[in-house]
Amino acid sequence: MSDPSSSRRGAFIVFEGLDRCGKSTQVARLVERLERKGDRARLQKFPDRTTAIGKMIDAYLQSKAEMDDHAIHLLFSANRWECANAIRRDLENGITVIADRYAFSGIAFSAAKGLPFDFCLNPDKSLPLPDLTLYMTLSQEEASSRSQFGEERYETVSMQSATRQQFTLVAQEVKNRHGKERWVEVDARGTIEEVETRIEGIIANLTSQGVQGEIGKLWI
Ligand code: Z5A
Ligand code: MG
Repeated sequence: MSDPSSSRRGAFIVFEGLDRCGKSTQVARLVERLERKGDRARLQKFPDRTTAIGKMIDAYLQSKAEMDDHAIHLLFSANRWECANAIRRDLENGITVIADRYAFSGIAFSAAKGLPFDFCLNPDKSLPLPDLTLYMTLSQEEASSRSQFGEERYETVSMQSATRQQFTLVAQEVKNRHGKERWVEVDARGTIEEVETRIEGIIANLTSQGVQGEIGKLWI
């Protein structure tokens, strides 16, 4: 009889949340922890600022370049599309892919600037669907007190507050279209170690056992 675990693929886990809530810190620690255990895992940051498109996004975020709101939105999406095949390939090869932001930031930040929600959602249709999104929650007061807040374009209290509201709509959309279990909130208060323990409790099964079944398509 064939081993059922052999048909399992890697899990696609996304970390989302407002600025300074600790996503990059937790994602880095998680990938390190998995690798120490001997699991195969890869970190995928969005925006990926290393590609040609990513460099344009980086210049925009640092206010070194100006761009129409629609154009920069499409570039963020194009930046995900240029990484999509590699994500699929890794998942199929049993590698856990951990993303630091994804299409949900894309919608929340652009819709917060006033672009129509549907326009923001459409370009990402049929990208790889995350098996789980962890939405890290932290009050604006706590986030603003963390280091480096305010250095980049969207790091103002008014923009963050509008984005927080849009994230609520994005969460609803994910739950409606893909099921409640795919979007889980994580309290980002407390020490780095305390947050890490909360995250570990939520994802342990996914990272150790992988996922049965095909990779889904976002918003389809
Ligand atoms: N954006 C978009 O508009 N459209 C898109 O499609 C995408 C993104 C994908 C840049 O993203 C911007 O791009 C972002 C959204 C927009 N704009 N904003 N605003 P980014 O991901 O490159 O942003 P970042 O520079 O990595 O910052 P961040 O993600 O906002 O921060 P974070 O990753 O959540 O936090 P952190 O770097 O892990 O931690 C921040 C600080 O807090 C750091 O000094 C840590 O040591 C400290 N920290 C972390 N955890 C804790 C705890 N538990 N206690 C105390 N201190 C802590
Ligand atoms: Mg980050």
